[in-house]
Amino acid sequence: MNPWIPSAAFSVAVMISGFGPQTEKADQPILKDAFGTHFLIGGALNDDVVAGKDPDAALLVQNQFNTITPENVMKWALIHPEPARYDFDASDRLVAFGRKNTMVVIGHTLVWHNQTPGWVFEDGNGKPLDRETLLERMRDHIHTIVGRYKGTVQGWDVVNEALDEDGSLRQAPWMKIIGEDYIARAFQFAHEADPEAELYYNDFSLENEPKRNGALALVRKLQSQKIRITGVGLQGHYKMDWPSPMQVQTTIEAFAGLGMKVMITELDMDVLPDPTGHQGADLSIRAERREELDPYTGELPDSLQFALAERYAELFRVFVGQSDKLSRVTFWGVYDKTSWLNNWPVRGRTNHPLLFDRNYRPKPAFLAVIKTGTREK
Ligand code: 9MR
Repeated sequence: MNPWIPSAAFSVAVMISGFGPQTEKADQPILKDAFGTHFLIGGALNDDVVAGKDPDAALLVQNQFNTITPENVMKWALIHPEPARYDFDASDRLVAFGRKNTMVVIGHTLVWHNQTPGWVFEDGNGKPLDRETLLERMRDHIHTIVGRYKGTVQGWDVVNEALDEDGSLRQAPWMKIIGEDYIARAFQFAHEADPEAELYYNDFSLENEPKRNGALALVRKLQSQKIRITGVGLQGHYKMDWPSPMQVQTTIEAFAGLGMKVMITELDMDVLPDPTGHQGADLSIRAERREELDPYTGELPDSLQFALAERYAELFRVFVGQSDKLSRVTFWGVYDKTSWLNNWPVRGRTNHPLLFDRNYRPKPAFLAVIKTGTREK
C-alpha cells in the first residue's frame, strides 16, 4: 500500500490549501522538515513498527519523524517482569531503530503506578515492602535501565503521572511506602546513572490550573533541593473542546518560567463521544461500549476531518509561537488503527486521533499541521 495515495478528503484539503497534488514522493510534505527550526517532532512506537511487522508504519516514521518514544516496551512490567529478570529485546530493538535512523530516542517511563507488577511493592511473603527495600529496588531498576542506554537515550520520563487532578500527590504505592521523596530519589538515581541525560516529569491535564499548580510546586521543590530535573512533559491527550489554546500557552509559559524545557509528549485528539467527562488519560476511568459511543466506524465524515484539521492547526499555532520554549512534540502513536484511543475509555471503538488514517494516508489534519510549521512566523 502506498500511504501517499491520499484520501478523498485530503485531496479536497490540498486543493483548498493551494498545495500541489502529492504525486511525486519528492514533493511530499514532511513534518520533520516543516518544524525543523522549531522543535523535534515524533511518535510513540510499539514493537510491531520496530520489529518489521508493520513496515508501512515504519516507513512513515522514517520519512516524517526525528524522535521516537517507546509506547510500552520500556515500562516496568515489560522490561523488568520478574525480580531477577530484565528483558531488553524489544527496548534494544527500539533504541537501535532510532540510532539507525538518527532519531532522538526518549525513554518512557521509569517510575509509574501503572504497568508495574505487584511484586515490586511486596516482600517474598506478599506483604507490603518496607521503604528502604523499595528504594533499593527502585535504584536497581533505574540504574540498570538508564545505565544500559547511557549516551543513546537522550532523555527520560523519570516519574510519570504522580499527581491527582486537584494537584495533590497521587496515593500510588510508591507514595504510600516511600513517602513523597520517592520523586526526588527517582530523579537522583537517574542522574547518577547517566549524568548527561535529560530528566523529565511527565503528566496529563497539566493545562488545568489546580493540577498545573501542583506540578509547578513539585518542580520548585526539586529545584530547591538541588535535584536535577530538566523538563516537563505535557502529555497532550486532548479533546476537540479541551484544552483551549490559551490554556496550552499559559501552561508552556508557566513551566518555561521555572527554567524547564517543555515538551508535548503524547499528543492525540479524541474525536469520539465522551461518556466520562474526564480530561486526561487516567486508565482506571472506563465506560461500557454502547452503539452511540462509536459513530464513525467507517471513514470519519468530511465535516469532522476538517474540524480535526482546524483543531490541530490551532494547537500547532501555539506550539510554533512558543517554540523558543518547546523542544519536542511527540504524537502518541503513528496512525489511527493502532492508537490506544480505540480501546480507552471504551474498549473496541474506532477512533481517529492522529494525522494518518487506518490506511497510513495523511488526513487533512496532516496538511493543516504542516502549514503551521512552514509559514512565516
Ligand atoms: O498507549 C499505551 C497503551 O498501549 C498501554 O496499554 C497503556 C498501559 O501501559 O499505556 C498507554 O500509554 C500511556 C502512557 O504510557 C502514559 N500516559 C498515558 C498513556 C495512554 O494511556
